Amino acid sequence: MLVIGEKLNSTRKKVREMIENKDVKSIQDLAIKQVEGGADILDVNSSAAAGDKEENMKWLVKTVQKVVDIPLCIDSPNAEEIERGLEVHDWSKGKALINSITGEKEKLNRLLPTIKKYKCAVIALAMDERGIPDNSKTRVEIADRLIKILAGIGVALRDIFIDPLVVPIGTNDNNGLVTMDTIRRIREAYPEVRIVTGLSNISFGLPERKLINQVFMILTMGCGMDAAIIDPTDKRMMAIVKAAMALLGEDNFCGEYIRAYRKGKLTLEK
Ligand code: THG
Repeated sequence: MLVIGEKLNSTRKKVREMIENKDVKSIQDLAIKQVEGGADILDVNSSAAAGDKEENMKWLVKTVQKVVDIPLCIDSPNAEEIERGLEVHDWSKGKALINSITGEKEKLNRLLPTIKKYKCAVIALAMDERGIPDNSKTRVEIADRLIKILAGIGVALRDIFIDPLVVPIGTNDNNGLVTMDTIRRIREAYPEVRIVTGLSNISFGLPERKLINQVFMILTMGCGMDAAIIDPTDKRMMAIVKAAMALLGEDNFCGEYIRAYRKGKLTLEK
């Protein structure tokens, strides 16, 4: 299970202000905290901050990688920003992941040569020009098409991350089920492809969001999800991930679980 730290996202007001003020220390503190919590990759998004968007992304990538030794997930709706992020990413710290492409032709065609050039890993969302399908069948069809396109330009299946998409259960009772069904179907058709979600969308508008997120993590891991964009400083969430991995046969002799216990990381305080 790959944990992608979500906190360096400019849709959060605090982070937007840190980027606008070029507040190096606060950004680096937030990066270090997430790595200490157990993040394997950090998501970075600067798109909502005012100023030169492409310069903001370059600044954010460089500022974060000065203090952490892990790769970044370069998150932007804008292809140019993603390209600037890739240009300055430190490849000695691992393979960059781009977030994201969809079935929409324009961004897809723009980014395919970039993906080929950098040999980066890619998140592909199960949506297209028509928006987010309300059913798993159409999401799986789009994912299938995107996997074939990416594999066709030489991207290894392990570097393809399909996002089945998470829509709040507050807007439709079946939204959790549609995501889980999409995960199961993609996992069955493509054992090697990775499946990632921005999990916390599920709880939007509900009280005790962390509780919903933690339970959804367990359910989606059980369906075959193997990466998630989450808050790695949420101790209970990280303990749940360790326990679920052991229960799903992904932890040799429960080694990681026991190691986490010895480091005091399984305490279930909020
Ligand atoms: N799929 C992919 N990428 C994504 C998402 C996805 N990137 C963005 C998002 N969804 C995942 N990232 C976050 C980042 C922060 C928060 C949630 C998801 C977050 N939200 C609090 C809230 O909305 O209440 C704000 C808390 C705060 O400001 O501190 O923290 O689905 N591929």
